[in-house]
Amino acid sequence: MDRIIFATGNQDKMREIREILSEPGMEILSMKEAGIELDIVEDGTSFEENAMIKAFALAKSIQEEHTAVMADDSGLEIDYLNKEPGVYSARYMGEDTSYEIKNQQLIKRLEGVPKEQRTARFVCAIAAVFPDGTSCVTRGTIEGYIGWEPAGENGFGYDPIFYVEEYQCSTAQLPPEQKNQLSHRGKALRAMREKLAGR
Ligand code: ITT
Repeated sequence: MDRIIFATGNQDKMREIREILSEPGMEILSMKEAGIELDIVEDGTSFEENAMIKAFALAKSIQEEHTAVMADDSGLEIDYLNKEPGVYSARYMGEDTSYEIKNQQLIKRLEGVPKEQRTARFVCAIAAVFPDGTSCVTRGTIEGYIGWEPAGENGFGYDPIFYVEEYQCSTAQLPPEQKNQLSHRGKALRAMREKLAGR
C-alpha cells in the first residue's frame, strides 16, 4: 500500500492528516487532489458510522491496488446542550453560517452556566478501507470546556471557543503542532498510523 485517499474537502484537516500520516513512499491525497467528486450523505447517528459511510462510498468509486481510502467524521459535544452540535457540527445553524456566528450563538446558549457545567469535547472517528476490502475505525477525543469569549486565530471551526484546562487557552491559541499533539484528530490519526504499520 503506497497511497491513501482521504475523503475530505477540508484543507485544514488535510494539513493535520499529512503532518501525522506522512512517511517516505506514501502518497496522501484528498479526494479533490485525486480527481474524485462524490456527494456523500452523512446520515449516520454516530461519528464512527458517518466515517464508515464516507470511507465505503469512496472505496466503491476507486478500486485501485495499493490504495487505501480513509474518511473522518468529527465534531464538538457540549454536555450542557445534550451533546449538541455533535454529528451536526458542520451543519449547525446551516453550512453557510460563519463560525463567528455559530460560536457566538453557542456562547449565548451557555449564558450564566458555571464553568463546571461547560464541559465539552472534540471527537474524531477515522475509518479506513484497505485494498483487500478489510476495514477498521479509530476514535480520539480531547476534553475541554466552552469559554466565555472566542480567542485565537489558529485552527478552524469551533477552536476559538474550545478551551483546554491544561493550557488555560483555546485550541485556536495553540500552535498547530501543539494542537496536533493533543487533538481528537491527532489521537485518532496516531491510532490509525499504528494500524497501518503492520500492512
Ligand atoms: P469534510 O466532511 O469534508 O471532511 P467537514 O468540515 O464538513 O469536512 P465534518 O463533517 O467532520 O467535517 O464536520 C466536523 C465539523 O466539526 C467541522 O466543520 C468543525 O466545525 C468541527 N470540528 C471538527 N474538528 C474540529 C477542530 O479540530 N477544531 C474545530 N472545529 C472542529
